[in-house]
Amino acid sequence: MVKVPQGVTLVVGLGISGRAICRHLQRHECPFMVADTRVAPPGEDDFRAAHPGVALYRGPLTELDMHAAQEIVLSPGVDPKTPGLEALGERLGASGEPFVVGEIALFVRAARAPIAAITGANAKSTVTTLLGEMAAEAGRRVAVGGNLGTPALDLLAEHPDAELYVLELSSFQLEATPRLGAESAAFLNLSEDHLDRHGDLAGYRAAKQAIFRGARHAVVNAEDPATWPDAPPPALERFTTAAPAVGEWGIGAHDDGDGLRDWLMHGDTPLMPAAAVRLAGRHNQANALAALAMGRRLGLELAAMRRVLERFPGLPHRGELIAEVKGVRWINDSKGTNVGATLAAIAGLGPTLDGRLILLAGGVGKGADFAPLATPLARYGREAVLFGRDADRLAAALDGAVALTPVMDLEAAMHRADAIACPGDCVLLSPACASLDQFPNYQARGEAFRAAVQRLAAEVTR
Ligand code: UMA
Repeated sequence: MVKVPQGVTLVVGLGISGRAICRHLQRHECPFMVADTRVAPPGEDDFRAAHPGVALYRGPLTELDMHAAQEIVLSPGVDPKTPGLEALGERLGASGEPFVVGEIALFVRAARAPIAAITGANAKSTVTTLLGEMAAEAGRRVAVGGNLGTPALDLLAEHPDAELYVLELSSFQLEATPRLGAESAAFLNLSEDHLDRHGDLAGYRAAKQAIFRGARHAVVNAEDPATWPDAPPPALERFTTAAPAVGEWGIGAHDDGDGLRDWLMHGDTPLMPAAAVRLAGRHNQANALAALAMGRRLGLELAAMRRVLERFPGLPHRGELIAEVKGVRWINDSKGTNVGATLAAIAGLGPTLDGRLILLAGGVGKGADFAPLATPLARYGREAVLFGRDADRLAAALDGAVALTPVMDLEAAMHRADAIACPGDCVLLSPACASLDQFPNYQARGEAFRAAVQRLAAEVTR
């Protein structure tokens, strides 16, 4: 049995977060050692170079005696129920906090500026980025990271003068955070994910509910009761894609002189035309409303927030508008690698189109049931152009719902889409499948789409 020495903090995991935890502890001159259950942890060389002489234990945590440790700090990928850790779950440390905490607990202790935090099953990266851009546009010194981009603890060192931290937080990070104390906390939506770790949807929801611990302001989805706090913070606001009730953020018809149009609204106050939000689709208008609700709480000027919503094109491969060519919008949602993601994209875009939707889908279906795509495609689709290994399975599931054309690959699918698209239509790459039969990863698939759309746009303007 290897022993953690008395008073030494134990860092578990040597991935991206683990190394950020080590840097943080070193800056604060806290003695620490590291454990990783893997034989060859990914960050070992970096770690050895940055922290010569610091002990690294590799192996099962059941073989490590952790009782004398000052505290145990987990990387998000490490389940607190891992054998060796689970028995320590109830124990309190010297600080009165739990003995086993996650990296975000350390962040909360050290942060000297308000925290705005965002979680959800989908769209958390989009809302985090939007809010970060809004704060920067409004002239705030803002640092953005967490589950997306820079690990939270590195933000403290990289932005020592930050006036605001905007963090995307995963259920893994939240479940090991005893008290976040956010100035504003948003829980956007809930659908099945990470059930291998959380057991069931209730467990996943419970982990995400930790975002509200100590929060002064909560933003939740009026259409998704799972996001509502069990213990409501002092201020609670809701967003909806329907007409808003008093105090809600929603989308309502407003006559702005050009007739009745959909506007983003706060109660009965019109904020901006829904069509002026550059991100496509109702689901993204909901994301814009969540960011607006948080931004207003943080004191950001509406004009600055509007400018960001008018120009932000979306994160790469997540409902990203590449170009409008001959009145047809081409959208890259290559990150739509499962049926749920593609469903959200079709249901979000469909109601906002003047024309019809042409879906480009296919690849490796991972045994998924494609049948749920049939109803929204019957409603909004002009055609589904199918490619890749599971094109036949998609065709069988969608037969009768929408016109279908099987092709060899993405390039052929784009030719077909260009040939049939009418002005007002949208060509959506949201494959509902992994890319690995024809591409190295979903990013490469999205880049191939981007390059082909840009060629098409260049031909038209030539
Ligand atoms: N692992 C072990 N043994 C260990 C330590 C880790 O087997 O002792 C395994 C974990 O089970 C996991 C993998 O190693 O499969 C990585 O875990 P980690 O905690 O070391 O991960 P990091 O490299 O630190 O990256 C983490 C987030 N990853 C996870 O939560 C799994 C990254 O989110 C995040 O960007 C990064 O910290 C910086 O904050 C990625 C992610 O997939 C994007 N997140 C999930 C999601 O978004 O759905 C939650």
